Amino acid sequence: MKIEDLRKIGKIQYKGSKNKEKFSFKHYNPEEVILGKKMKDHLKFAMSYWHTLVAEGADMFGEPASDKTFGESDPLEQFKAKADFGFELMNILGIDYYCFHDVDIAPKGKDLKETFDLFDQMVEYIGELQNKYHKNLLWGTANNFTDKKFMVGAATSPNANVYAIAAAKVKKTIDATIKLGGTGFVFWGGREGYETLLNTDMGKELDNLGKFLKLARDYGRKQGFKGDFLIEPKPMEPTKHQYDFDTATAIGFLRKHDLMNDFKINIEANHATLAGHTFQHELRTAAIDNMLGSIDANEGDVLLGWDTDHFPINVYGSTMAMYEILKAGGFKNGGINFDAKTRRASNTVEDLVIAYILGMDTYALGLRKAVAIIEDGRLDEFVEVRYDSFNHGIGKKITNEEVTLEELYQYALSIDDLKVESGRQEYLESILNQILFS
Ligand code: XLS
Ligand code: NI
Ligand code: NI
Repeated sequence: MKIEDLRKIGKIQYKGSKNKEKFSFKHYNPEEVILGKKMKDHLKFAMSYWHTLVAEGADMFGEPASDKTFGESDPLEQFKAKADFGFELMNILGIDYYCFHDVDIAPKGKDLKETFDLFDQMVEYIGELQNKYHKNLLWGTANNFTDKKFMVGAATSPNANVYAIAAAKVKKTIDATIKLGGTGFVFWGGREGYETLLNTDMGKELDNLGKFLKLARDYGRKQGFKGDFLIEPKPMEPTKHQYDFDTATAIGFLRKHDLMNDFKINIEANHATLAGHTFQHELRTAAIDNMLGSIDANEGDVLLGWDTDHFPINVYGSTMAMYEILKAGGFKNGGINFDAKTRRASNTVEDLVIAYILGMDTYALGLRKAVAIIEDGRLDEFVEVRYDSFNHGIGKKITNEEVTLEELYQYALSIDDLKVESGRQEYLESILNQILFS
């Protein structure tokens, strides 16, 4: 891939839904105001550094199929060229944010000390690019899963030295996140889980993980970090069972360790479906506890059982996601990170740009349709009426916790005209289709 190919494509403009040019937005019109806010501020799109600038399409059966050396052979120069390409890509797409892991942005040194020095140099370099292009860091994270020392965990490793190295990497990446003005710091526990309980002290591992998160929180706050710490749940892959299984599990864990005030959830669509939930379910679960922080927008393949990280195309999914996000009051420190990659055979600069256009348009259209659902009002009204029995009589007493079990017993004996209303699912689905396709 070459930066000149991006410059040849030039800035992507909004041309409307009837336009047939491949390099144009059909639905994303960044400056358009919807519900009192610009589309770009509703959506807060972010580029994922790892898929976009690092991963070269290698899989378990095949070698890299896409070139991300950007014409450089010296390791540091190569990472500078990655950054140059990334910021130019954000520039032509009008993406204001990006997300990275420590290992994505700088080459590995001969030891931890040299690795950190190279990292510092690249943080400096990226800071300059940020200023030049007026871009912002959405969140940073430490990759504590790729290196073989993390094969049995990082914060849940049985080896205290590995725990210490993982902590050092988190410290370093928190420093960088603060320096680059990031508003989030993510923990995805790729290796925080187990393969078999025959060799695992699960209770100890979970306690160690809780302590690890507290150490990170305390350090970050001491350094003046005002953003959100985020847990990104995922049930499996690479480990058979990961501790941050889904949103409900992660929230339970945070509550137990008294971390609810500092942490929120970063919800990934494909992780939701791996956990056997819809993306909407995960978003709602977080929103109920005011824990909806940020999202990793992508999607899986119904026929495949792993994290395929497709760029989003499903408008039902993006509509219901944006509906949940709007209902939760929108993003504050979070945004929409495209934790997504092109298919292995889509390995040109054009493919990459088109993939981002597809993802951004899918979410822009989702936003428009979510607003249409809210303005239409029929779905919200139906749900409100459905629970109306809790607004008066015995229901009101239940709501206000003004009733005992004995009173409910007496009351139940007096019910003589019980009628449970229809849930009207198909009717509501037909409204959804009407809004989506009109
Ligand atoms: C992997 C995760 C990862 C996190 C960041 O499945 O989605 O990419 O987003 O570590
Ligand atoms: Ni992710
Ligand atoms: Ni993922």
